[in-house]
Amino acid sequence: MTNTPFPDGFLWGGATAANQIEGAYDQGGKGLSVQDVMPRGISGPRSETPTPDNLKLVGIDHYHRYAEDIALFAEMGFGVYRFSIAWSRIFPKGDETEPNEEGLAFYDRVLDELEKHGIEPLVTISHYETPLHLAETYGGWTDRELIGFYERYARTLFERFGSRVKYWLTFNEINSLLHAPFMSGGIPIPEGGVPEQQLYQAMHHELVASARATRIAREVAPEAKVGCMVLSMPIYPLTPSPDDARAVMDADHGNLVYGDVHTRGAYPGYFLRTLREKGIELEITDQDRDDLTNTVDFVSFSYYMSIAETADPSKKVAGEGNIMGGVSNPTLEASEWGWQIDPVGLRLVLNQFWDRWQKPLFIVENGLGARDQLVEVDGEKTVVDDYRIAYLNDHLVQVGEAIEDGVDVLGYTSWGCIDIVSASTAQLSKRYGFIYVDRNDDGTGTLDRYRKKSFGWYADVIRSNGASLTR
Ligand code: BGP
Repeated sequence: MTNTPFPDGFLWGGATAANQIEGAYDQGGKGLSVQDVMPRGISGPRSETPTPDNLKLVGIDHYHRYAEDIALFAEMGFGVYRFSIAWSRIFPKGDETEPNEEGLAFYDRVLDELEKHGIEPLVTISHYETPLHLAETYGGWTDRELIGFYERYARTLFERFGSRVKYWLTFNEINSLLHAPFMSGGIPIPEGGVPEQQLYQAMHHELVASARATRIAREVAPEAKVGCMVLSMPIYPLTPSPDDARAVMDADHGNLVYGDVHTRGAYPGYFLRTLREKGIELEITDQDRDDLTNTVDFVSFSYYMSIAETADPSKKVAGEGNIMGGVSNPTLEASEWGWQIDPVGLRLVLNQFWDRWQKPLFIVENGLGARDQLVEVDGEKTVVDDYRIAYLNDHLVQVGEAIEDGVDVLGYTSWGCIDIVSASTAQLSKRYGFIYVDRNDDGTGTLDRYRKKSFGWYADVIRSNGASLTR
């Protein structure tokens, strides 16, 4: 197609995560993960053991329906499918020396289906799925031992799947650790909160583990491309005052440091200043410093919203969507869950990341969570999700603008290409998919799948390589 900015070979697809899609939380030899005791996502307390109100225990039963789901992705024309491997399917407790063969065999079957349909796998090694045993016995990533456990897990995956999987992501949204210690770092949160010293040490351990996995991939699966994965969020000053602009710089630095370390191989000076000013002494060995120099092949990220930031304490009022800090932007509309909708922000973040790191970029999450209404049209059950089509169209138009700006974008995997359990609230009613799944927040439903209006729309976008987008 000539009338499109998207290059030939641009990878169009969708994304999910094991804990939000698979279900079968205790089948196939799988051990518990932190997600199995988070019935309300990050919006509520953990439970001591899995509880029946935790929708993730069944998810959308993808563990048994993966072939049907992948066939639907193929029907849309996916060139790539991002999914995560559940760490506790491979190492049920996390500190074993031998992997669980049943877990490995499940992902062999998933890869078989993807290969059958010519869909490129893009695998997230750890997507908020730390084995619960590691959280409860070691304190999650606060313990340096986790580096070795993760290294063994990553090596197992590269040895088993390295010839079949070209694209790998080390940690999902690695920069969410300080904001969601239990979900992101498997760190149990005591009454008074996790001491900052421990949080930053956990961040260091994850960065070292990510870099070691990158080095192992180069040894074991030389064809593999390893990317980091960060949560992106353009931050605008609430007013043009220099104080607000500086508040934006400080907040931006808090997020950009992860990509800086993954692409430059060392901690930047502004981060060392942050540690000094907080009185935090990280335990960093010479081996750690050497490990960190194993930089990534590409940078991937999620994009949903932008936020505003201010230095004025009287205006520091977080909106519903400000789960990673900041304040609401009075110029933007929000989704039903308060996430502020800003397509131009995606162009800004693509330019910022490209200008800063000069690494190929991959958008591995973008989508609109909304309450969908199942209706019948011409005798077929469907959802007329024009709002989702508008959201995705406008964001993809901005991806095209960024490509015209000279940004090297490898691909785009829309988040929640099929309805799955949400991470922040653990609801199914917060739907993202091109495919409706008949399951409700109270656990009822047939689990049947239905194509939404956006299913055909996205198939056209893929078929036309973006030429069908409305600019
Ligand atoms: C990101 C996670 C995804 C996904 C997405 C949507 O933070 O990487 O796992 O859940 O957010 O968020 P939610 O599911 O809370 O609507």
